[in-house]
Amino acid sequence: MRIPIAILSAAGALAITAIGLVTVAASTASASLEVNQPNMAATEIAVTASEWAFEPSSIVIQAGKPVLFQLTTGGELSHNLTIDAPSGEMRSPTFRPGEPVSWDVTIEEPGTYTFFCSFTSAGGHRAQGMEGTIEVTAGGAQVVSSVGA
Ligand SMILES: [Cu+2]
Repeated sequence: MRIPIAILSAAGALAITAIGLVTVAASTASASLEVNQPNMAATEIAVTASEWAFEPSSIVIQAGKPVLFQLTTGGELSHNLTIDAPSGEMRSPTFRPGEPVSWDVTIEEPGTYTFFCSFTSAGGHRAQGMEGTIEVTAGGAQVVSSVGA
């Protein structure tokens, strides 16, 4: 009688150990998923353009991470969002009153860049004040700050 009980106990201990290992493996997997998520999902940033400003006019994003700009105009005119990026100007599609635009952008080089509206009516939208800065930060696990979304 004793021998089978001893075997049962040993088997029970083994099962508990095995469950412990499975739990550890599972939590390790979910931890690395959380770390990887910011790399896979685009960060959405809502920007509203009006005459004559962008809101927000200061944006912080991460280098190499996709950003999905949700662009709307709160004014009467059509606008765009043009980033003076190191690789050249990056320009969104024109967004018109009542016709918001989604614009996917990834900037690889860290730095602080100017963005503006390139439309030239009314003396130039940029000259009227439609200008802001986009700071592209290196590394890190999360977007440092963004207004809107
Ligand atoms: Cu404009």
